[in-house]
Amino acid sequence: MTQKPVMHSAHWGAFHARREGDRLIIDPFEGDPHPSPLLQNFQQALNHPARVARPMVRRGWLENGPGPDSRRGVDDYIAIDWDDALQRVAQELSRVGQTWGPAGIFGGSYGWSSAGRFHHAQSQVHRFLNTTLGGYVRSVNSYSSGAASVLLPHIVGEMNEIARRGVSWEEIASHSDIVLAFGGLALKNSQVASGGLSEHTERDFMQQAARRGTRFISVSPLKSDLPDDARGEWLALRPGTDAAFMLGLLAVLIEEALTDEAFLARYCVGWPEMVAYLRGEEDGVVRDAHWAASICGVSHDVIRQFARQLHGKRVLVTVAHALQRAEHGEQPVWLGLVLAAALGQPGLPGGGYTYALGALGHYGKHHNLVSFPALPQGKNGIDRFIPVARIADMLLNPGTRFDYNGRQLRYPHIRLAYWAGGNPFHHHQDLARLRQAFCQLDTFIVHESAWTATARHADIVLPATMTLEREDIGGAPTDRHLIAMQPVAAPYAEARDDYTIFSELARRLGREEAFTEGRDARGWLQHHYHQLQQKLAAHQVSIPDFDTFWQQGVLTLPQLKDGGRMINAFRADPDAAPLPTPSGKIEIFSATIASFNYQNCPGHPVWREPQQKPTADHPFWLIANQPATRLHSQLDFGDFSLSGKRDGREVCSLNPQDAARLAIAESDLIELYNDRGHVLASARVTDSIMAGVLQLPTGAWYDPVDPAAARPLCRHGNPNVLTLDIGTSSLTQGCSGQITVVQVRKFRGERPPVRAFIPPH
Ligand code: PGD
Repeated sequence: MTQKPVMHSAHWGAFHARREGDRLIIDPFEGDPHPSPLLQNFQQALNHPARVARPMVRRGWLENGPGPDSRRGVDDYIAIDWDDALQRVAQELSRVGQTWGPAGIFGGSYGWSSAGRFHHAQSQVHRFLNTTLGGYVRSVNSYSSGAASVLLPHIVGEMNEIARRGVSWEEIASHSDIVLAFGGLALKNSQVASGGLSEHTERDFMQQAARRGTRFISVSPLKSDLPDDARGEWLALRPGTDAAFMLGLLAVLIEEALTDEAFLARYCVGWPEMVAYLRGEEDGVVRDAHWAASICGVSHDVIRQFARQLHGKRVLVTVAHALQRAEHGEQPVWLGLVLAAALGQPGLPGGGYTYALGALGHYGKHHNLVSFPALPQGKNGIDRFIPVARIADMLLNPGTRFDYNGRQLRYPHIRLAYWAGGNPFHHHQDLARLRQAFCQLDTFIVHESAWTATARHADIVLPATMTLEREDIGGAPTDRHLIAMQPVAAPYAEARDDYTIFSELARRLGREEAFTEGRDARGWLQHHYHQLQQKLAAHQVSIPDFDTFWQQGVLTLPQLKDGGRMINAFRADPDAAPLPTPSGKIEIFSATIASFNYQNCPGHPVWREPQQKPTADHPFWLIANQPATRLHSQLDFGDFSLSGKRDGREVCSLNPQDAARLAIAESDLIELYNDRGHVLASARVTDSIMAGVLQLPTGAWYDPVDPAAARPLCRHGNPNVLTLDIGTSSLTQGCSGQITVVQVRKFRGERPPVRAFIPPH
């Protein structure tokens, strides 16, 4: 049967969808100049065998009740009916809530879930726990920008202000002479934006800028981090050494009197401390181009020439999320700002510093006049939290102290974790350790639409609908289109919306009215739309009523042309429009950070040697970056994601020199390993990666041969088996999963078949 097309939206684009028999036909939104191929991942998704069909309980939990259990991840599952499942969940929440209070429940539930703003799963979990149990232990910050989001407010301003309202793509296309992109500007990253991205415009802006003469320079171990459209240049640095390179550049600028001293004196604090550090006045180590060259693997001449060419040009410096998702990730973020300041660029059109341009489709864009309302979260009755990437530390070490942003906090003792809309066995590091951590819980409850590794470690798995099966509204603050997300299909098997599940649980807990406020899902959509109408009316903008919007499918919203606002005003008059830092200026030295006395993040940017550097046993850097064929781990079984695999496994890139030395040929099955585990992947031999470096994207569903092994072997290619689970520094405690060190060899054993998409017993 052929269906009429309906409008829908994902984090990677808006589209029309219709069913033709078993097939889903997807046509991109006609207003999108370069739709993302990720849309293809939906084609086979609705009825895929990896979907969760019914509520499931882990056998060990069903037979023995709640409690720490080392069988998580290896046990089998028993189907139960919804009534039974909801009753058990409600009872367990009551037990834990009454015995330990909200401090015994972890409800951070980190994850990207789906684009619809109402069914945003994480918001649903938070509202549910607040309105029914009085709160929960939360998590702060993100796996994307854990280090930058804590650091930037100390030194220049709130992260979104710098990243989203920084320098716009229009300004770049019209004004920038040089875009110096540490970590590149890969389109695979900017094709995605949380809440939706109806127009993919980066490619056109890059082409336009390149035609006008903008030089794009990507500093990265991977050539692929800069698209051909930018017609740019590639400088390959050893992974994780950008901070040393930037210090080398600053040293040359100082030595050759190429710094803008007037800008530094008027708009910044702490330049003298930075100069003293570079000259070795603190510790006798002179950090010049020779010093930097020995660390980052490019010659001192290259560093010198590189610095000279920046002088007298309109230069925009940007530092990708990836650089701060590593040990001491704060340092390149801070130094990128210092470099832009030393060149006197912040606040000039198309110049200065913008954080993470190209890392998401939000950045370098304009903001809507008003934002779409979010589901109210209710009040969390407790103020206990962890930096998001410290989850395994928390579960393994209750009561232990940890540092964070000038505070000493203690990990709570968590008995129950509730997750919807995220996949920690995708996003976290050192997965064997993560499994140990989840084994400490009394109970782990997960809502999922598919059998991800996280669902396979849960005690109770409740089948959730996919976005395609429900109505919602898609929109992002930087997307001028609001999308009516109309359902394409009825829910799969027994799947229910997260909202329906929580409403049922709230009823069993006697808190239905508090959770639902008497509205069903459609009621909330109408309510939020009405609030949007009112916000716009305050600006004399009128929009059609809900029914008309729903029928037309798309609404175009007014936007602000706000690129560079805060920094522009600051440059025009720093006394009248100071930055929101303690000094009101750019903080090259932060007295606040210095007062925390963190050896691993002192008061000005520094080079600190990471503990993960190549050794005789593990001579390769591994870059575990974002995948090009899916968003994180979502729809890994989708057509486009599968098209990027070989023999069902992820592809790992390595340089021809390394491949020749190790007798590895194109498409060979290789094994990457270190002290934390082993990963199989198919070899891609390419000179677009520097020698000594391997690259394996994240997002392949974790598929261990023996999940309980101390050093598991993932036959599918999930690099988080290998990454180290440590915070970036005491200041930010961010995720440092981007870079680790490994050994690699041709795999000679019997090839284990990939089972990632086959549901558990
Ligand atoms: P996703 O794959 O998006 O990954 O980690 P995140 O957990 O966000 O997981 C979302 C899950 O939600 C999917 O399993 C999907 O099926 C489910 N889901 C979608 N919609 C719904 C819904 O409506 N209801 C319910 N119940 N479930 C839903 C991403 C994280 O990974 C991020 S943001 C980054 S930036 C990090 N990147 C890296 C990296 O670069 N390198 C390493 N080594 N590790 C990383 N981890 C981080």
